[in-house]
Amino acid sequence: MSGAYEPTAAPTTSTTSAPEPIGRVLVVVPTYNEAVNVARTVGRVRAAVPDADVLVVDDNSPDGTGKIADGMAAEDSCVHVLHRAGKEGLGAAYLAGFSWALERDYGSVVELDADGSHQPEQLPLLLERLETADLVLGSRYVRGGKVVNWPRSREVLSRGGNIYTRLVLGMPLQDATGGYRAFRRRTLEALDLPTVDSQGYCFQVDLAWRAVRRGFRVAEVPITFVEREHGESKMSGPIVREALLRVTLWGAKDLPSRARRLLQRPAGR
Ligand SMILES: Nc1nc2c(ncn2[C@@H]2O[C@H](COP(=O)(O)OP(=O)(O)OP(=O)(O)O)[C@@H](O)[C@H]2O)c(=O)[nH]1
Ligand SMILES: [Mg+2]
Repeated sequence: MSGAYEPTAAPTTSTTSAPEPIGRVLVVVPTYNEAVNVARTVGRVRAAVPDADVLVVDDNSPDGTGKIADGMAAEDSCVHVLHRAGKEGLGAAYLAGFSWALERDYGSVVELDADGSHQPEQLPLLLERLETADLVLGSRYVRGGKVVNWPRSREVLSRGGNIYTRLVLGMPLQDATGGYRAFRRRTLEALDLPTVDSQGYCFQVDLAWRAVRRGFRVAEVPITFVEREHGESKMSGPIVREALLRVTLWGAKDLPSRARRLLQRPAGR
């Protein structure tokens, strides 16, 4: 999170309020070499939430993912494709997708991986929860959440990363690194997206932390995360190291205001 800002409110995850319409929904699906997965994922999204539009954001995948997506867009006016010149990472692809959405009249925007890890059939649950929240995280680590087919080492890394993030940032979320989430338009508009330059897991933590610190209602709903069956993961050592370093720096920078918030808290809370 490179942009300096002061928190406008103490962190909160409270979400009790009257339901509010979420408007037209855009599901953003970033792709890099997902030729074996993209058609199935987009088809599942269209079947699970027929009223939602889909935007595939492809970074000129050498395996022809972009062409496959173009074929789907030609057949279905609710499917759109944003072609980018080359691979710039997941965060940059999402930011481009968010800008595309905000230039149009979408009321909500969803992040969903193309690799089959995020189940489109669970999207109605996220969207229903968004009616009384500003950001909904699909969570592997709340009651009812599951991880399927992950090697033990990946689960340890992911759980450990979330515990570390919670401790260092003081953020009351169980799964801040997950990439299956739904934003209200006004939430995205308030997150100062041009100053986001983090990638991978760090990108997800960055956006969640920005939302929490601005006092938005962030809710978590259980999801079943399934390890990809086809294609290659783009997860890498540098992505993990980036997340660790940045989260530590943000935590250190936030310490004075965290201490202030703690001191200002009325006794007994
Ligand atoms: N447009 C674009 N999409 C990307 C890029 N890197 C990853 N993606 C997509 O982002 C989604 C998540 O990437 P994955 O490779 O599955 O990474 P991950 O989910 O963090 O790691 P795994 O858990 O190992 O699958 C997939 O749909 C990828 O195709 C990129 O540089 N550009
Ligand atoms: Mg994946």
